[in-house]
Amino acid sequence: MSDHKQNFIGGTWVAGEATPNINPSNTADIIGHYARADAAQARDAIDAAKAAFPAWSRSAPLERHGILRRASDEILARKDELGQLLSREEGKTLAEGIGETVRAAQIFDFFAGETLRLAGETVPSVRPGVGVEVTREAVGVVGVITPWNFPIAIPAWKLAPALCYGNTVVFKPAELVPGCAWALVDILQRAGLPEGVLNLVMGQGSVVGQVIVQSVDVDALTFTGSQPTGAALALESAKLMRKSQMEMGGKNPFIVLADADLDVAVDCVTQGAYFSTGQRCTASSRIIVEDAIHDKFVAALSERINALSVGDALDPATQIGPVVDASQLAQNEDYIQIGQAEGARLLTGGERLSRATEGFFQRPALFTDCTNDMRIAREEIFGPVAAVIRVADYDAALEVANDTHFGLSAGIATTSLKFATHFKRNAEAGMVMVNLPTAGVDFHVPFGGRKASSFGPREQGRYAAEFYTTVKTAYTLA
Ligand code: UN1
Repeated sequence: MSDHKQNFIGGTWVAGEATPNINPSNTADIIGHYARADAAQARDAIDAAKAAFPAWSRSAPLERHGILRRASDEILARKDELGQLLSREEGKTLAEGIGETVRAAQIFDFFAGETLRLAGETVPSVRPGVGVEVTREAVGVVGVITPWNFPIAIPAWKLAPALCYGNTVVFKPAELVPGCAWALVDILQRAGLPEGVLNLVMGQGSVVGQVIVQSVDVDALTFTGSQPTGAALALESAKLMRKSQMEMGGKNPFIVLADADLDVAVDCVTQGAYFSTGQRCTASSRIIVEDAIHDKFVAALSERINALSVGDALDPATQIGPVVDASQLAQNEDYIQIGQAEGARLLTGGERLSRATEGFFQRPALFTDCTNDMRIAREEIFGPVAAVIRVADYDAALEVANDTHFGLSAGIATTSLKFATHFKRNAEAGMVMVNLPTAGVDFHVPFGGRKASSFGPREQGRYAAEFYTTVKTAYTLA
């Protein structure tokens, strides 16, 4: 068989149909071949995870600690190499790729620590002589389905807590980014995971994903991806009475008030809307600007956008890498047309760019004169496209910000304590940012949203225990 990277099932690397992993900055560059798992292999992976669960869920915390610790250390030691692989397969800049890799290491470090901090409560019963213990136990086999836009950090923030609390895993990464997923599983298995605890099944959602989602042996399902897919997976899970956690889209507002520090506001929007090529569920896509600062802000922002260098992700001078693939680029271009047809003004960007190599380069786009009922203000585009909505004052801004069926992240640029405080209390979002971009979050605090953005318990930090464990209440008469 060729040297393609294989799936990992029950402690063994297993061959499958070899599929090329293509660099979006240079489509002639094939990063490697990765095996596509078939439905039978996905079932084998679930069986292996199920068989491994009893022993792993009872393993000593120090064993799990050591494995997660060693994984963290190796990821950190290899951050440049893994960051480069990430940027090469996903297209975010090298700085972003390395930064994301460091974040993955930090997540494993955090959950290594959590293995040693497992605790419960003892509570006196209402009945004399009876004691009550409240403890958390592993849930079972966790199905982990991850997206392409954070190829190492999102797998890390699902795999690390799953393993920390004693669950076993069937992991299906997005088809576009098997490289980081494979590297992560390779690191974890060499760190000492017993066979069957972590199983990697790369491949198609319609084949591998389907088997995971429909299996009665998968006790919990965690997914990050598009809203329609997340909603469908939550329904499938409900049919099986299975625990599920869905992180879906956003249409995140960023308000710029007249009293904002202009440089801070421009910086927040540039980062939030365009860094990582706008391919983040936390991206700022609705920029809600108070009338009194609108023209000055838009002029400063468009100057900043036009100065951004768009190019090969691996070129250190690049600030905005390519769009992930041809179909995402075509979708972004559709939205550029849709916005114009709806009457928004395309102030700058949106066009395809050619570079030395064949890739999916697009100039960051800014629409002005938008209203909040336009499709470009309601639907998640998932690209470097933002829509400016002019409003009269803070009250109008808050109303527009909350007028969306999403509710992931919401930001505001203001120097007013009064407005900042009011916004933190009244923004209908899971995460609120004051004078900070809507995207780019810490790794040790809860991540998640409201409304159509998220379903189920929060991810990250200590809140992750809510999904990855199940509570037991034990009574003793002594
Ligand atoms: C971030 O903005 O730092 O898929 C993280 C996503 C999110 C992660 C965003 N789940 O874009």
